Amino acid sequence: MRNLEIKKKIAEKLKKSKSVAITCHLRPDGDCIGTALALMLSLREMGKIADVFNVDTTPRFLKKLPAAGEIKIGKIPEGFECIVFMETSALERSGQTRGSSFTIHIDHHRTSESFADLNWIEADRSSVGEMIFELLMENNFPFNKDIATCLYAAIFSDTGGFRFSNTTPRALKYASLLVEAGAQPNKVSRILLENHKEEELLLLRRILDTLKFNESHKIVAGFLMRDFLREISIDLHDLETEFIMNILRAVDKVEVVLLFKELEDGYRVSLRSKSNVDVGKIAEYFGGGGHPQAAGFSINLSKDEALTTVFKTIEEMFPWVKKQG
Ligand SMILES: [Mn+2]
Repeated sequence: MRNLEIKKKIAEKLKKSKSVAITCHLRPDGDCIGTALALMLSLREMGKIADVFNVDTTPRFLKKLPAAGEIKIGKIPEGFECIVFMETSALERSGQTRGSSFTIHIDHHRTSESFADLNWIEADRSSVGEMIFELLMENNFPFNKDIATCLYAAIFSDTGGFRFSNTTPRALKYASLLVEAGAQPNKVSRILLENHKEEELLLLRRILDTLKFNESHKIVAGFLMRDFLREISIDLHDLETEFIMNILRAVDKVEVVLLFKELEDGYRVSLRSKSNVDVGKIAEYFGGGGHPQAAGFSINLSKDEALTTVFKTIEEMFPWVKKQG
């Protein structure tokens, strides 16, 4: 089935369903939360029972999006006619079970699996925000200012505030239409970018002291150790570290940014790329996933071993990163 047909079928199915549950991937981000909320609000306007159920809690900064307080944490109860999996890649990445409901999977990850009854997967999309905007517009779903705000936040989030290479003409065009529909760019950037705690600045100072560069200085790695969190009395789950990665990527020479977050066993590594180093491929190599510009994986090695292994792997997969200048 072609994407156009799938999109139509999804719209028809949603219109026919009396109750729809929506779920995001584990460690949900701005794209899936914004999009899930937008779809929920539009379905509710149609008089349907619609709810978002996530296994993981909503990141602090996303709680200020319209209706974010209504996200339910936990498993989807039985009885929903239809479940929408929002960019979960695979069923396991939702933390949910499918039960007997009709299932829809909407995603823009290239490693996405077609595990649902209807799978709409387009890897060249900036965000699922973009896809749901199209779905709502093309099928005359209800639309309002809050829905526009959530979708604008979704696209903004996945394009790094319209800076990453996935900032396509289409992403910008849709963003512009969403602003026309009532989304306020200054309010959304305030929610997504200017919503930090002072403790996070103190943490930034600690992380800056840990920086390690590879020989060419094109890769930079920072370490967020559990000690730091204890010292500063901040919880890892309550932490937004994207701004730290943005500061590291602001260095001219840097092409790849790595942030190693210490876990009980090993590290969770977040990767960001400024150019043609496809960090999604690196994350996939280590059993994780993501996009060419933003990805993540877990590694169960000591600090030094983890750093050496990851630097070496990036330099082997993308030899130009090793070269000086
Ligand atoms: Mn996304």
